[in-house]
Amino acid sequence: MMKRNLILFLVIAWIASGCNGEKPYVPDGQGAISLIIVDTTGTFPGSEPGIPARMDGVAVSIQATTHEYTAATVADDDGIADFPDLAAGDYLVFTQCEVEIDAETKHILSGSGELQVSGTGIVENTIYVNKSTAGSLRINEIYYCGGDRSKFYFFDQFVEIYNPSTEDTFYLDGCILTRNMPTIDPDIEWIDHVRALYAFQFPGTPVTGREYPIYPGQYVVVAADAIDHSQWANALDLSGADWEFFNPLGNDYDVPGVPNVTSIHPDSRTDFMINLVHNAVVLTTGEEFAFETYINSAGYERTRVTLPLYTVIDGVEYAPDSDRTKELTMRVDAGFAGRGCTKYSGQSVERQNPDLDWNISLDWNNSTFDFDRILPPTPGYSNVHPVPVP
Ligand SMILES: [Ca+2]
Ligand SMILES: [Ca+2]
Ligand SMILES: [Ca+2]
Repeated sequence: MMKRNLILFLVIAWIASGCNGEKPYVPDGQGAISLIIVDTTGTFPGSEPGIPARMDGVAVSIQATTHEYTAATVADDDGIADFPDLAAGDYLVFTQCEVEIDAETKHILSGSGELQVSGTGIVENTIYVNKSTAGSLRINEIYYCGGDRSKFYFFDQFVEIYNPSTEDTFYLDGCILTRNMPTIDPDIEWIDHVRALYAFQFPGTPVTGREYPIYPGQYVVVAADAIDHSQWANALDLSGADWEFFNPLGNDYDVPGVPNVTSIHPDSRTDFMINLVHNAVVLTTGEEFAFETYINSAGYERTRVTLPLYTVIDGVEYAPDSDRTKELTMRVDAGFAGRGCTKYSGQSVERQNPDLDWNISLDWNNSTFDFDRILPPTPGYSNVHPVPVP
């Protein structure tokens, strides 16, 4: 694991030097950051689910985005990490540690955030970590914005899932992909589940099923509809997709020979369609979920899907700018993919993969940092030509 940590750190350094070569050097300042690192997942040794536990002894680092500066420390006995003598500017903060449950199971606890330091004074913040299983599946690409403005065509949306492991096979049996609730929820950081407008499930038995493998290094494409959309618009040929979303309650295509990821919502009739500007997609194990009624902004009673945080494998929120209010808890994704992505631009968002030979892609659970904007979309493979962030 030390090797992996080292590799990721080197990647960070590489990105920093690659993207930010013209940043001004800023000498020590009068500002400070004081972070409390907290686990509510019950994974940190001695903690219980739902009860905040301060994480002592974990590594915490910061990186300025407005100038050249990085620093690292270790949280003290109270789970507090202090960074003194900081110049004014914007900072990304990261923490990550590995918890060994038994010989075969390791969990990664990682957290991140973005903070602004003014000239003087201490910026205090609490970083809530998110649990992921070492080397587990990732949402690698989301194509959502559409590519044909003249026809308002966006039915060629897809989600790409990737197995970043070099030796472990994972299984999609019973896994769920969601369209997150596109609403602002003041309680978002305090509830133990994510809320979805609708959800689609792979066949098979969650957690224990072994029918639908995804092999080390393999990409799997789940298309809204697995057809050649280029016959109707300036759109993608997704006839080679591995899976397609299917809602048996709606007038949805069911392409023969392409297996379905099927809607589980009791009364939604829509196919898997996600917002063209700002939304989130979450992948869960599918072992637990529920339905609850709510009143929507128009005053109507509707049903949404709730999925416990402990079942989340990966989640990605996207938006055109980082100033948006989060719709997905920072414990799953602390940032936003897709900065600068506009409707019908044909651009896609994908995890950065700085060196394809390393066969790694970034996962800090902060999509602002982890994702690139790319053109064209790359269903079934990885990007090599990202679009620069403006
Ligand atoms: Ca469909
Ligand atoms: Ca089908
Ligand atoms: Ca791809």
